[in-house]
Amino acid sequence: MNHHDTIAAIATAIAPEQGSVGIVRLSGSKSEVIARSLFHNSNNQIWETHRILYGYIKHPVTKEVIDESLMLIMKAPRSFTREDVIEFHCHGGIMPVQRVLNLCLEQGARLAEAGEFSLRAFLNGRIDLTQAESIQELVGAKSPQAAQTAIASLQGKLAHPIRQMRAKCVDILAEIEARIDFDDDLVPLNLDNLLRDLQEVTDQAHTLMATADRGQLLRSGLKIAIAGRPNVGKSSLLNAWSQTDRAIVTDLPGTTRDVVDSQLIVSGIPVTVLDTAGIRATEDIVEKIGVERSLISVKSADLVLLVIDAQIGWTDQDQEIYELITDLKTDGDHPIILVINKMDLPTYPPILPSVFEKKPIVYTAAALAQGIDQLELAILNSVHQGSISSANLEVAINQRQKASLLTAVQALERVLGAIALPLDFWTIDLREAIHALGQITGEEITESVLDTIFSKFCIGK
Ligand SMILES: Nc1nc2c(ncn2[C@@H]2O[C@H](COP(=O)(O)OP(=O)(O)OP(=O)(O)O)[C@@H](O)[C@H]2O)c(=O)[nH]1
Ligand SMILES: [Mg+2]
Repeated sequence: MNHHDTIAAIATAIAPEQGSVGIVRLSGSKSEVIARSLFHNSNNQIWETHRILYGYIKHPVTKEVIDESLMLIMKAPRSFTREDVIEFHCHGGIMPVQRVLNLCLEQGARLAEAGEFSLRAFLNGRIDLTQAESIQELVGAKSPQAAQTAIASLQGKLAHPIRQMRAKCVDILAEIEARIDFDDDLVPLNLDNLLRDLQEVTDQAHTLMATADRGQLLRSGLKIAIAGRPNVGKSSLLNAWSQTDRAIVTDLPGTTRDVVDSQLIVSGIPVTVLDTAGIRATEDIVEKIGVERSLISVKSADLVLLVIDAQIGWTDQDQEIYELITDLKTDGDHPIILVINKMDLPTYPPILPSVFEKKPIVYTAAALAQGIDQLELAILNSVHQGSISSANLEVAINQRQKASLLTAVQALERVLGAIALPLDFWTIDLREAIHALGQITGEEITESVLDTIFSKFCIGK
């Protein structure tokens, strides 16, 4: 990819008749020349950096007015990409921005690739890689908390400790290498200090790694399937939880046929809840397909709520469904929460199989919207599994960062374990740790890794 030409893209989401403003952005040395060929400001406004001009975008040949717009000029290096940047704030909607973009392309800009503005900001040293990644995370955030952690790393709150850790490792490496080269001229290594520093970096890495689970939850959210026999109150539960009438509820078993989904936020975690058709053997062809879809939902879910009817208790069918679910979830990684519904009716304590002694159980009366808080608590408990306390940090690392941190931690632990060996042995692992930490912030990164990271961005970012 050429990183020196002038690129252009639509920087805002556009849908027919939906936005009031749409932005076309140019970055590169030709930005201003292109803008001058298109933009005609009224009266005597001066073309100056960090100014907003008002005027019209006209076709350079026909002089036909394409849009009325504001234009922002941000000359290098005081811009997002550190290149000359021009933004046209056009009328929203597909037509104005598309036509303005086309004119920019006709005047010599190239259509930007996904993430290319951020990539340039990174390549030109305006932001580090964690900050670039956080931009994408901020744009895709599905809950306020997800947005908050993205903002934290955009502010450098992840890059900062990583850079410090790396600098410390570099210092230690320098000390050691000096000893290897000029052993006789230097005071002996202070092993205690060195070990303490290494341990400190390792501990810090562990603390950051513990934020990965929360990061994963905040970014990708959770998919939760509600499953169980017909008529136990699955759809009522979805409705009570989402405070809508999303799913049809009747007293007829087999009401739900298609999977009904609803988007919720539980403690900052974006949650997709799937209400499914009651599982039973049936001859009804539509219901049969519904049951198949239930099982597909169960299989794809991170967590299953198995709903039973408190009045009826644990039945053979419930047992069969339970076994079906556990069979689908062979990796054992997917928790099941037992929901005993219709607790408002006269009930006996159900006699449950012994596996449920160790599983979370929640009592609800979905029709009365009771027990939802307890349900959310049980969900949070089963997904966090104790990791939430270590996640008091503002930032939450992503999977790529976690993989690099893990490499760093493993290398550091090898260094700590090699303390009795000659110094040469230490440097190999220390270098690996430094390299891995450098990959997180982008200080050491290959082009192909960069390409994969930025290609996940949206166009115009
Ligand atoms: N008393 C009482 N009735 C409930 C409760 N929850 C659901 N019901 C009733 O149980 C019946 C079945 O509810 P649904 O929510 O449609 O049950 P479902 O599990 O979705 O059923 P299918 O879609 O057929 O699998 C309806 O008449 C509900 O009003 C509850 O907590 N208490
Ligand atoms: Mg239903």
